[in-house]
Amino acid sequence: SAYLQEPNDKPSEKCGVLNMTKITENGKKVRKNWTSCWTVLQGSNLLFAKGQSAGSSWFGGNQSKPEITVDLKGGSAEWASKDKSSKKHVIEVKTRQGTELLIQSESDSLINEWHRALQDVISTHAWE
Ligand code: I3S
Repeated sequence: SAYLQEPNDKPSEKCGVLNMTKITENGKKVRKNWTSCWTVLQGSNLLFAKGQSAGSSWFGGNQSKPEITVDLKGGSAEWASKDKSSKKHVIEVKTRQGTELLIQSESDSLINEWHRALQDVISTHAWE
């Protein structure tokens, strides 16, 4: 698929494994379902492929398409308040389209890198 065959045309700014759950879809609250996802930040898009762990090959595997893609333009990515989750290191991502999701990692340094990367992307695309 186009996502995967042009690594040099569209380099990923960042990728890795994160835990993710949607909490709101099109403005409506949805039930949490924490899942380990291969996560890619590509331009202003944040892509998730579910069921992928660090050891499995997303690019070579049969799951060639991300399951969830959100556009960060006009959105936000802030540290989640305690009432959003009992987990540590949680970022709440909100999109202009009314999708809200939580991303989390057990690793403090890893989630800090993601927080910085998401903030960078959102400020870079702020006026689009
Ligand atoms: O915000 P909540 O409802 O306390 O979230 C927890 C639940 O979604 C729970 O699932 P069930 O209610 O379907 O059993 C999950 O297992 C928990 O992980 C959720 O809370 P955390 O605090 O882990 O985000």
